[in-house]
Amino acid sequence: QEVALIKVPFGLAGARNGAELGPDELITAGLKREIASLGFLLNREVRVDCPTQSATSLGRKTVKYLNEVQQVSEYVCQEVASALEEGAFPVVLGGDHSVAIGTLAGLTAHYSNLGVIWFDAHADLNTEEHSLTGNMHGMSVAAFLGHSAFNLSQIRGAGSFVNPSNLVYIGLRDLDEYEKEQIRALGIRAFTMHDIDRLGMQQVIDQAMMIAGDGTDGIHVSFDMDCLDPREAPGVGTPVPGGLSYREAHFAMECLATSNQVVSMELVEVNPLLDQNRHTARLGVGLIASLLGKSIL
Ligand code: DIR
Ligand code: MN
Ligand code: MN
Ligand code: MN
Repeated sequence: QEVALIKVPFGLAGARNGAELGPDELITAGLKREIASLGFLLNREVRVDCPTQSATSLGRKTVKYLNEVQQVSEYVCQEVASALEEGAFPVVLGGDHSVAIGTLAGLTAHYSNLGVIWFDAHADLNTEEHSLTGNMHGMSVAAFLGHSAFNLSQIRGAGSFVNPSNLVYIGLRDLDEYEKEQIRALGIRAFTMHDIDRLGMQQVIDQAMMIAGDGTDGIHVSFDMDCLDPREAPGVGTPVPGGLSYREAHFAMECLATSNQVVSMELVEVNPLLDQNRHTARLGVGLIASLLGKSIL
């Protein structure tokens, strides 16, 4: 099996500067060594050309960097689609979570019925009208469900929207009012931190795989590092207390690996400027390795 590494150094759609440094930080933290030691061949390693203008003081309630997000989404879409055409497993490295729009565009071009497991403290379900920040990393899910004005249909090469009944959240704990309403209205399955406390990660991940795998061609894992507790992953743009533990996150990845249902993954929001001793990047590398099949024994 081959892996395609798609680095997306784009941070303009996040809350803080620094996520654009995430892909290089993950490579420095040993990602390629881990991938090779698991027996995977590197099909390709591409670096998507991303605009890097530092954040300007655009007012609230204005969608920030829409054109930049659209351009990056088209590049990422092409790279993901061509990796899939060659039979490689795409590993997309963000960047802020807006890079998921391009990833989903490329994936839906190849899989007409995709399941998605979205690990995040946040639901990323905002639209242009409802966002309180204007940051597009908080709108990526709305874009691939087709619920925001900017959505997959505006990205050249994208496939059709993801069915909300095949989307599952894990780790939620910081939602805007509109996002809560949307989760209810669309009937999206959400395993909040409360549910993880109550059910345990084993139940949660088993149910998540059932829902995302039900009648789909495969499962995409989108992993926002802020799903983890900030004590484990301090280097993220929007830390929220009360997140996943080190073992809960690894256990989820290990279960996903043994399911053989996962067709791609992305890991986003590693912010080296806010990190300590490359801690968050090294944790990210470990989690990717677990998803690719690294086991303890
Ligand atoms: C907030 C925060 N809901 C927003 N979202 C974040 O800006 O829309 N997503 N931090 O990762
Ligand atoms: Mn996110
Ligand atoms: Mn984010
Ligand atoms: Mn988040």
